[in-house]
Amino acid sequence: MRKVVVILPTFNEKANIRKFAEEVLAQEKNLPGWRIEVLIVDSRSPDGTGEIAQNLTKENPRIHFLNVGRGLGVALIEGHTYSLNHLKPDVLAQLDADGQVEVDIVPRLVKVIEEGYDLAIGSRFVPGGKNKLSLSRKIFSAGSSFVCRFIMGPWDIKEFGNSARAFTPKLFNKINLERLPWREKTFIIQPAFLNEAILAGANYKEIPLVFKNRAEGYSKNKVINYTYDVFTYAIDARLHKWGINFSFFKATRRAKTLIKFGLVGFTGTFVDFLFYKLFIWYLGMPPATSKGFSTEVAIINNFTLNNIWTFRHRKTSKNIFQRFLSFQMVSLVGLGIAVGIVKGLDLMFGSGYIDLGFRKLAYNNFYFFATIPPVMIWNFVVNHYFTWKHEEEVIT
Ligand SMILES: Nc1nc2c(ncn2[C@@H]2O[C@H](COP(=O)(O)OP(=O)(O)OP(=O)(O)O)[C@@H](O)[C@H]2O)c(=O)[nH]1
Ligand SMILES: [Mg+2]
Repeated sequence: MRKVVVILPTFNEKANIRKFAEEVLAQEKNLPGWRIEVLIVDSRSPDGTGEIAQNLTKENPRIHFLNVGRGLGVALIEGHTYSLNHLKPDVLAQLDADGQVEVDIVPRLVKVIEEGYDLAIGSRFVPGGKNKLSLSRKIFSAGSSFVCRFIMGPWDIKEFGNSARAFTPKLFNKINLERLPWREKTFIIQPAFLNEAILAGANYKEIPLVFKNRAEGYSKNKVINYTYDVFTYAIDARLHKWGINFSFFKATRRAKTLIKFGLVGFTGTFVDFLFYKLFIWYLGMPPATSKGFSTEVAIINNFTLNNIWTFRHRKTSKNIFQRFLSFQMVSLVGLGIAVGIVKGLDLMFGSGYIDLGFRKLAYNNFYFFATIPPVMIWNFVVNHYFTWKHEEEVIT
């Protein structure tokens, strides 16, 4: 009797998991000579999926359970590793746990491995496959697979997107996990795993599957992030195939932080400028004093947005007060630079204005904008390398 272990990754799937795990196990009748077991890999779902899954393991010895950190890639890679070490399967398989894919795919994937292939890929885009999603989702899934085929290759694979796959332990062990971005929180693991499996020499076959709308629960895929990742990963993989070992995927992730920081700075500039003008108009402050106060308002705005958005994923040993203190100090130096620039320009050019014909534009407007580039560079560099410095080992 041979054994296949199907990984079911779950995050908030309490309405689906029991029914779906049982449906997968029931497919054993369509797979003579094989024992099907499932390993539910949950990322500490707040809805209690983990507890349901743990109870299932007590009811049925063919159901196993593993707790992991967040991310589909983490669930799949840690799941297969655990399965290999503890459950000793002859074939590894994986499937979304929300019941979107018709479960007859499980025996069909395993049969492809029996034929001698080492990777079986479930696909909506080969004859017999169906994608029964809404039009916008259809465009999204077809589009992202097309980008992968076209930029990354190979062209003969039509579906890079969903998780329904089976493969041999031998192939899994040959995959270069160092290069595979499996810790990323998006679904990039799906195309990336195929790419690395093929680089590891996989002999693959695509077979049709039917993909329906979810019956219960909600989607965890983040369309914008995933699209960004698909493009940058596909370019990275293409460069690698051409022998150019530049980590484009990682580099653009870093640029993403800079872009976010810039956008936050942009909102801060509005806040800063608004208060700068309000203080001049309503409190009669001289430009340099007004700049001092408006900057403090903007500092609070920027810290808040950077902390909850730009650097959200940074693991740092500083608590929020230390981070704010650091951000405040960095900004105060930035403020010093800005006040110095405004003061210097004010001394040089005074409080004149340019007459545009239809309105008069005060010089102090230009003083304000001249401060932005130098202050932005200073702020980014120090906050990136110090305030939200990423530390792998966080001791708390
Ligand atoms: N363990 C774990 N599982 C996850 C995580 N994110 C998603 N999943 C599971 O991965 C599978 C695919 O996620 P879905 O949210 O269904 O993504 P999708 O199928 O593209 O979107 P829908 O069509 O709306 O369902 C589901 O079984 C999820 O529960 C995660 O962070 N950890
Ligand atoms: Mg789904």
